[in-house]
Amino acid sequence: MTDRVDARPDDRPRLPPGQIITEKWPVLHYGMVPSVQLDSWHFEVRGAVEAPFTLTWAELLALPRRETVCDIHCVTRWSRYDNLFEGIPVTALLERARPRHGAAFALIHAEHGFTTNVPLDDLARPANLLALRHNGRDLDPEHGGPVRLLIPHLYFWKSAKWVRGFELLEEDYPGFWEQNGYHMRGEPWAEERFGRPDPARMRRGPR
Ligand SMILES: Nc1nc2c(c(=O)[nH]1)N[C@H]1C(S)=C(S)[C@@H](COP(=O)(O)O)O[C@H]1N2
Ligand SMILES: [Mo]
Repeated sequence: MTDRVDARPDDRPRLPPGQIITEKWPVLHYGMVPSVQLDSWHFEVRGAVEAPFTLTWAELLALPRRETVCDIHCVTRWSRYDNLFEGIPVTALLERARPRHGAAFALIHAEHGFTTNVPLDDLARPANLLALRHNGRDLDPEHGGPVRLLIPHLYFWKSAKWVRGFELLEEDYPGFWEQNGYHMRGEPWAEERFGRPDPARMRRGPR
């Protein structure tokens, strides 16, 4: 039997407030689509963990997979229903790294220095994937291929395309869009669209 998680909500309205359904899948990101070099590619889990590790592309592909069925919600107000993603469950990576006691947040790192921050509780959900495929096909580069993060219960900017690592932190630290005014958590049903990161914390850097 396929390991499959259905992350479509059954305890709340399906469409979060202020969203509009689209049938197409828009492409949205800052900067250029990177050309990802798979022979030198690695994924790194580090920071506030007992057992930091890195994975090569071949090692990532060898890990057990999961399918997640979900809706996705962009903060620019489009939502897309019934997506089937396939990838590596994030929980497996976190279990291997063993977050330290004080670890409560993660800074997600992607190609070109893109970052986004999430509470560890939100990163450790069973539906979350390092996603390799969408609706039965390898992810297109413009949608984050070869591998992107998927966190379907938060606004889609937290689902970093071309993801390269997790840095676990004891204190929250704003990522790229968060430094530009977006919310530190980004929960669509609470309409956590915009926030106000603490400037002193930004000067100090992640810890
Ligand atoms: N690396 C990276 N990932 C990113 C972004 C980005 O600018 N860079 N933008 C985010 C935003 S705002 C959204 S809505 C989704 C869009 O994913 P899509 O283009 O596959 O729809 O990617 C997210 N992941
Ligand atoms: Mo977005």
